[in-house]
Amino acid sequence: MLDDRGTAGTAGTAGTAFGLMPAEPRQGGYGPRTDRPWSRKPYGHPAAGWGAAVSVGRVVLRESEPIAGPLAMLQMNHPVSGYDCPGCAWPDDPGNLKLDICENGIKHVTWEMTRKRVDRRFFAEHTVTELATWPDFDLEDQGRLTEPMVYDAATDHYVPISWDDAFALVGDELQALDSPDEASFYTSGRLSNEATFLYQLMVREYGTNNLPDCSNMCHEASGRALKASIATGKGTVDLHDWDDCDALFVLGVNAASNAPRMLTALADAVTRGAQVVHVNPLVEAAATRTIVPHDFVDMARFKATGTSTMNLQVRPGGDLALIRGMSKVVFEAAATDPSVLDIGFLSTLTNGVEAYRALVDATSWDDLVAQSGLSEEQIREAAAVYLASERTIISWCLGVSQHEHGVDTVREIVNLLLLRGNIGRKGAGPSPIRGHSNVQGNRTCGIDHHPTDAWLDRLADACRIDPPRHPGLDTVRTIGAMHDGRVKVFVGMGGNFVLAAPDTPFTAQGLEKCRLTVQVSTKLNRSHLVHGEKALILPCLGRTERDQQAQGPQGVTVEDAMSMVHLSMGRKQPASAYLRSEPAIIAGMAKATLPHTATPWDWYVGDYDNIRDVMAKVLPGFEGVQRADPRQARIPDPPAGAGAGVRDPVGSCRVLARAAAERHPRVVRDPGAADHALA
Ligand SMILES: Nc1nc2c(c(=O)[nH]1)N[C@H]1C(S)=C(S)[C@@H](COP(=O)(O)OP(=O)(O)OC[C@H]3O[C@@H](n4cnc5c(=O)[nH]c(N)nc54)[C@H](O)[C@@H]3O)O[C@H]1N2
Ligand SMILES: Nc1nc2c(c(=O)[nH]1)N[C@H]1C(S)=C(S)[C@@H](COP(=O)(O)OP(=O)(O)OC[C@H]3O[C@@H](n4cnc5c(=O)[nH]c(N)nc54)[C@H](O)[C@@H]3O)O[C@H]1N2
Ligand SMILES: [Mo]
Repeated sequence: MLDDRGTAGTAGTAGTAFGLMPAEPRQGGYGPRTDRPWSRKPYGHPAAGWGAAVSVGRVVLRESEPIAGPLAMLQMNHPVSGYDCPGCAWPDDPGNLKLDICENGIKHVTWEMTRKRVDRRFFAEHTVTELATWPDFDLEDQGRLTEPMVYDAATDHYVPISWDDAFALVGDELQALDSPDEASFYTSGRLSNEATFLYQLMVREYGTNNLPDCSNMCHEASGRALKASIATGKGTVDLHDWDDCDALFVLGVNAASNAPRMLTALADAVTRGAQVVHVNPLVEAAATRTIVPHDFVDMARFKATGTSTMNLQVRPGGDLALIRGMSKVVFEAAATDPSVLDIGFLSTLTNGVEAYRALVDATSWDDLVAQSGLSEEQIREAAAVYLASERTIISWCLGVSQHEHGVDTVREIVNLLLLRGNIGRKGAGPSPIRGHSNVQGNRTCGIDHHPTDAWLDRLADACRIDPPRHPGLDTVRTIGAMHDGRVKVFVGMGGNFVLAAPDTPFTAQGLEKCRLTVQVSTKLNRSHLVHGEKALILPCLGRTERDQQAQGPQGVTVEDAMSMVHLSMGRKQPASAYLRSEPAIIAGMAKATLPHTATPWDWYVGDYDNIRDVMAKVLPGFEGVQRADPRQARIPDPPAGAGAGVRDPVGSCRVLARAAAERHPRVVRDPGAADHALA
């Protein structure tokens, strides 16, 4: 019998849980019930190639960086002396042989390195009311912020303020609150691991877990679903696995725009004969062919390489139905050939498979076809690719995670992978494509409004603080709390909160009700213009810039979408002498806010190795990233504490599965999964 969650009373008691979803009334995908057609217009040009090169040239000239720009590009993603590209979270080429850069990375870097400046004269010339009428592009296009500014309500201008006075203002306002929970501390996904760790330390020492982040609007669904299924919120594969898989499903990714270096991996996969199936309502540019820009011969010959072997134009929201249909075909095939299921794996390391089979059986082809927007034949073709493959990777991005039922879709993806044991072994597994360049590292390093007790215990131990134990606010709840006066101070560590959050006017009203808003940024954006009664803009160094501290120049680490951690060294002369690094700004705010703090803030900021040392005590798996070889190391241990060695081809899954079993002995669905705040 299935209850209303589809949870079977007879579910096994061991192993990775199969995720189910309500059997009634809308099993399969929850796609919008509309009969209207959706656009399927093709895009005729290969992705990347000369179009990208021309566009890059234009951007480099616009930012007036014809010399430093190209030089910096040669250091981008360079394994020894380079910095990690701030553009996206796609991993660096493990072979390190190629010039591993892309059109957008170059744009991001040039964007940061622009010669244009937003200085005190600029702010004296324009009132905030006037700036608010400018388009967002024009705001960021003014160039880099150069010194701390404070809002002056009498004149409606931002005016200069010293760093000390700015920190004192933050400290006074935070100390004046009735409770630390009246402040909320947002993180955008570019913040380095070291800054992230200090930030959450400051926030928890201050006394709140109000740590919303851009991930709440991005891959929260992926993290929730994966954690419930396999006890780690991260994907389990890396680029070596991408090189080894023989079938690759790419769901809801616009790679050419958002993770262009992925084009190389897609082209390589097609070239070596792997099946590459794109699932997207649109046939995106990346789903046909590409000219790989660092392949100079191909560039010279205008030679495009294919990036897909099949395109499935699913109905928006229809992925769950497609995946369920594929599982249906797998179970059907198993009726005549039981070996299509990985029975040993299923029986020893998972639970709930019978309940899942019952749910799949109960889902009709009519429903699957209506909800996926694909014909039964197309679903069977996709399933045939899966059945013929020994090693399958399923990857996805916002086209899956940002739907209302994103958690259920990701759980269904894992279910399909589990059926044939496609997890924890070489060339197989789930692979969410993260967005911002360090969004995964932010979570690893403690940005979580709902931290585990284990994390807080280790933090308390290593840092000798007494962190709050009650959960904090995420992005959506922060906005609600601003509205009803429960949150009075907002700190944005990077990002563009007002535009990134859902329901822009509602978010703007919330920010305007705050007593103080603080934005730590590199460039002017809308979130500086939609502000609280008091407002600060604190300008910080970018990742490409030299970060000189007491003990010499410092590097920071970031973690990519495949759990690789790299050291990133900025070399460029900072955009202004008044900029401070993010760790230094955090330490400044912390000291002003916590007069009795015993945390050695200046010692941390003087040498970031000191931060990494303490991080290694709190973060399972960070030891390898510490001093030994910080340039390239994989976080081996999922943050859920599920055991060691994701790189260990078979062992990892066993460990993961056991951990999942211990945590959810009989649960087939994360009870918290419905409680997520998706944008
Ligand atoms: N240049 C640039 N690059 C970026 C960023 C940026 O701002 N600029 N942001 C970074 C960030 S934070 C992120 S999260 C990533 C985002 O990277 P993507 O996830 O690639 O972002 P989108 O452009 O939203 O693309 C969503 C894709 O999903 C498809 N889609 C929509 N609905 C469905 C559906 O129901 N099913 C399926 N299968 N597909 C669907 C859309 O057609 C589109 O191709 O990009 C990162 N890279
Ligand atoms: N309408 C709409 N909303 C969305 C999305 C969407 O596709 N459409 N995507 C969602 C997703 S996936 C995400 S991840 C979020 C992203 O949300 P955010 O991360 O909040 O937004 P971004 O636009 O990436 O932030 C850009 C700003 O970050 C600052 N910045 C850039 N580099 C640095 C740096 O090194 N340090 C610091 N301190 N600041 C820096 C600059 O001032 C810049 O203006 O938005 C979400 N919201
Ligand atoms: Mo994102």
